Parts: sequence; C-alpha cells; structure tokens
Amino acid sequence: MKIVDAKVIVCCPGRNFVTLKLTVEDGIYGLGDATLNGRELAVASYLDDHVIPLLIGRDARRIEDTWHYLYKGAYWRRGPVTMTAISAVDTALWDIRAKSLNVPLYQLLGGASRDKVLVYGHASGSDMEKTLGSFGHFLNLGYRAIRAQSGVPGLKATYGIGHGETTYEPAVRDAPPEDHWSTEHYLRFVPQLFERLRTEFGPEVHLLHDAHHRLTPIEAARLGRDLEPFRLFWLEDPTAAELQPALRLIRQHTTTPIAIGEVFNTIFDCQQLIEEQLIDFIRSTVVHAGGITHLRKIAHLAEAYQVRTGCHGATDLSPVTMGAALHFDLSVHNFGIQEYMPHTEETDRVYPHAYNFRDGFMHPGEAPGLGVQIDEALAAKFPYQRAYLPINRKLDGTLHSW
Ligand code: CS2
Ligand code: MG
Repeated sequence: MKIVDAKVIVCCPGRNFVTLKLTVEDGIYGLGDATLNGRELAVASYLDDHVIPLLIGRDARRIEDTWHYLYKGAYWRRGPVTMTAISAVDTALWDIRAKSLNVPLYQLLGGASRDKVLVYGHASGSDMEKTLGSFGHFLNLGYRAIRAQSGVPGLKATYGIGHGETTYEPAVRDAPPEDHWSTEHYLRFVPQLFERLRTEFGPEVHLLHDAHHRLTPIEAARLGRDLEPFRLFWLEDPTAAELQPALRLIRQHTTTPIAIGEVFNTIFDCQQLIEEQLIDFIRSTVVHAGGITHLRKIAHLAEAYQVRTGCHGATDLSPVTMGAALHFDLSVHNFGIQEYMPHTEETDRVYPHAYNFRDGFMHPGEAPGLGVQIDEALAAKFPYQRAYLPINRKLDGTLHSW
C-alpha cells in the first residue's frame, strides 16, 4: 500500500487551516490536520519541503515506523512545528488504514469504550450579566458542561470572549491586537462569577474555566481555593506549565481539579505532571501532540495515574482534528471530556463530516476512517490570510502571557 501522492492544502474559510492529503496506490486517501494557529505556513513548508519527499513510495500501513522515522529521523526533537507536521502524517495514515479496512477509526483503536463523548461548550460575555445569558443559551442547546469566560470589570478586553453572536475566534488579520491585564482585578471577579453561576443554574451542570496561563503558582493556588465552593469540573491552565514542578505548589493548596496541556506537543512535556499526579486532566490533542499514535501513549501513561483526557477543541483546530479526537475519545479508557466549539458554516462546507452533536454529547459517526472529507474546489475559493493571536500586556505595559 504505497503512498503515491501527498499535498498540503492551505485555506481560510473564516480562519486558516492547513490540511495534509495522502493518497495510496489504489486511490484511497487520508487527511491530517496540520494547523498551528498564527504560524500556519511554517508547518506547510516543513511538510512540503522536508517531509513529503520522504513519504512518496513508503508503505502507508507502517504507521508506528513512519512516526519514528519522522521523529528520530529529524534529529532535532519536539517543538510545535515538527510535532504538528508529524501529527498530520500520522492522522492521515490512520485514516487511510481504517478506510482500507472499511471501518470507522475507533474500531482500530480498541473499539468503543463508551456510547458517546461528553463535550463542553463555551459561554462568554463582556460582563457578568451577558455571560449568565450566554450560559443559559448553552444550557438550552443541551450542553451538560459549559466553560464560562467573562469580561473583567476594569479591563478593556480579555481572553475568551466572543464578539456578538459569533463563535469565539481569537485570530486577527494583519497585526496582533493588544489586550490589557490585571491579575488583581481578575482574581477579585472570577469567584463572584462562579458564585452567580452556581446560584442561578444549580448543582448539576459541569462548570469549567480557563485562566490561560496568566497566574503565578501562588495566585493560581488562591484562585483554586476561592473556587472550591462552586465545585468546578476543572480550572484550566492556571499557570504556564513549562515549569512542571510549579504545579506542586498549586496542588498543596487546593482541591479544584486542574487541566493543562493544550500547548504541549510530547509526552515529555507532561510526564512529571502525570507521574506526580499534579493535574487531573491532560488537554493535549491529536494535531499538536504527535497524532493518534503519540496521543495514545500520553493517554496510556495518564491512565495509570488516574489522570483523564480533555482534548483541546477550539475552532483553530480543523474538523479533521475534531473527527480524529472523537475517535480517540470514544475509544480511550480514561476519557474525561472533549472541548467543542462548532466551526463556521463555511468551514463545515469545506470539511463535510460524519461527527454529530446531540444533547451535550458527540459521536464520530460510522463512516470509514475519520469520517471527515475535504472539498478541495471549495477550499481553493478561500485563500490563506495572515492572522495572529492577540498579545497581552499588564496595565503598566509589561508583556504578559496571552
Ligand atoms: C483555548 C484556545 O480552547 C481553549 O481552551 O485556550 O482558545 C486557545 O487560545 C487557542 O486554541 C489558541 O490558538
Ligand atoms: Mg485553553
């Protein structure tokens, strides 16, 4: 089953996506997402200039071997560009293999461990009242788990807030916009928000929140403690986790569950967090953490330590990642929850897919492979447009994590 063709498709149906399409001798093709928000063309070049020449003629069934061929063969290890490129190849190979056997991918991953995949939606608003309104809207849509992000009094703009009715889409054309930040304002406000959410919406709904790497460990410990009465499902990225031992300090002070890992790209980025049980959920997903092959290794390590998965699923990951993640979620034993932000209608038309949402749960569908296709003619009508994530400064102008 030789790979005979490989191409990188870059398109912008509302936001930029990079997709790898691999085709084998008998015409079967597989897709892999290669999107790295704000740095898309670096991965496109990595694939076009360095990886694709190595793939033509290789046996598409040798998925594990190809992973090591690209990882060890590069000599230079890890990093988001390399690992996103490897992820795309790996995902496309799994897609091809499952299609060639005429089964949905999850059947090759040990089969279904559950009937459906719990997902969380994204409530947000520029102030407390609007966030409560948005939260009620998500409950009406059937979500059982909802992340809440709100504008903070005293700050002009902050992370995670949608504009009007539109889905939250952080990338902005041309130059990166600047947000402003005050940890003091934020730490005063967030517990009030969650107190209101619990009071108005009761004890059943799962509440989630993302601090987006902005707190020091001791500030994060305080926030976790202040949120304990409201029983969060998780507090995400309370602090930047390049420094894994920092999580020890947070753990000593709070029982609020912690989720980390959307920016990680290998098992080595979360090994200490998992082995010391410093987190409760690992957020890494298919596109940035080495594809299905590597993400399963992360999940298996986590299983031994009772850490559950909670894959990243923002709209800057294409429907190809969403499809792949849902097969992974359905099959892996220690699944926790899946993030879900529906894509724009144009994106869904470019990437027709079998996955579906009902009553707060999703399913990858029964189509062979990932169950996600690409309409290349339509994709060509949406050319790439350079875009950046915002940057963030403290009120005195110091650059801070966004
Ligand atoms: C986020 C993302 O979904 C999340 O939890 O933190 O929105 C993240 O900011 C983007 O994926 C960055 O590209
Ligand atoms: Mg996040």
